Amino acid sequence: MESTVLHTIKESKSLKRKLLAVLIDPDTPDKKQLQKIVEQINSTKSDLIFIGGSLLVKDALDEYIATIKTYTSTPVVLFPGSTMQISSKADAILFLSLISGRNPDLLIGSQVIAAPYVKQAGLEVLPTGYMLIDSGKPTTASYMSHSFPIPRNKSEIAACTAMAGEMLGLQIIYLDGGSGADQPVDTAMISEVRKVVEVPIIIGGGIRDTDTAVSIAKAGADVIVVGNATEKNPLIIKEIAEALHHV
Ligand code: 1GP
Repeated sequence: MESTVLHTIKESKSLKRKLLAVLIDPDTPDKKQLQKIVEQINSTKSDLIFIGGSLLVKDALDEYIATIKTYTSTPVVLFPGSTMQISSKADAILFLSLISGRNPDLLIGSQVIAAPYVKQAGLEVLPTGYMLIDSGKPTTASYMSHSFPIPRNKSEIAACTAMAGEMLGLQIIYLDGGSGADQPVDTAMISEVRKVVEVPIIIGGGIRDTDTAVSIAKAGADVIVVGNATEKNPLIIKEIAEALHHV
C-alpha cells in the first residue's frame, strides 16, 4: 500500500475528506511557540506540515525540521521560496513551477538548479503548479517572484492556467494569495478552477478563521493552508481542523 504524501492527498480528495496543512515559517516561531503549534497539530491530527517562506533570513532549516520531527509524526512538506530551501530531513517537497507568472527562472530555471539536490535528498516530489492570486496588496511572495499575480476577479485566467498546468502533467494546483494576504482567494475563482481540473487543489494565503476555511473547502479546495493565524493563536488549528474534517 502506497503511503506517500501525494497518495494521501489524492485519496483524501476521492473520499471528499478535506485536509489542513499548517504552514510554519522557520524564521518565526521560537522553540516554545513551535512546541505549542505542534501540540495542537498532534491533538487534532492535522494532516500536513508545510515549511518554508518566500524569504528566509536564518540558515537553520535542517535543524528546525529535525526539531519538528522530534515532536510529531505528521509529514513535513517543504514549500520552498528558493533553491536554498531543500532539506533531506523533510518527507516531501512541493516542486513548484510558478505558472501564473512569466518569470522563466521560476517556471523552470530554479527547478533545473534544484533537481540534483532534491534527488540526492531522497525527497518525495510533488509536482505543483503554483499560482499567485492578487490579494489586495503586494505580498512578499509577489514581490520576490518578479511576477504579476492573477487579478482576483479574473477566474477565467485562473481556470485556464490551472487547466494548462494539469495538461502539462502537474499533479497539484496551488492557488496562493501570499502569506498574510489581506483577502483569501475568492471562492468564485476556486469553484471555476475546480470545474476544470481533476488534480487536487491547495488554497492558502490570508485564511484566519474557521468560516473562511470551510467556505474555501466547500468551493472545491482539497487542502487548506493556514500559516500566520496559527502563530498568533495556535488554538485555531484545532478549530479549523475539526471544522474541515466535517465538511
Ligand atoms: C502562504 O498559503 C500560505 O503562502 C499561508 O498564508 O500565512 O496568510 O496563512 P498565511
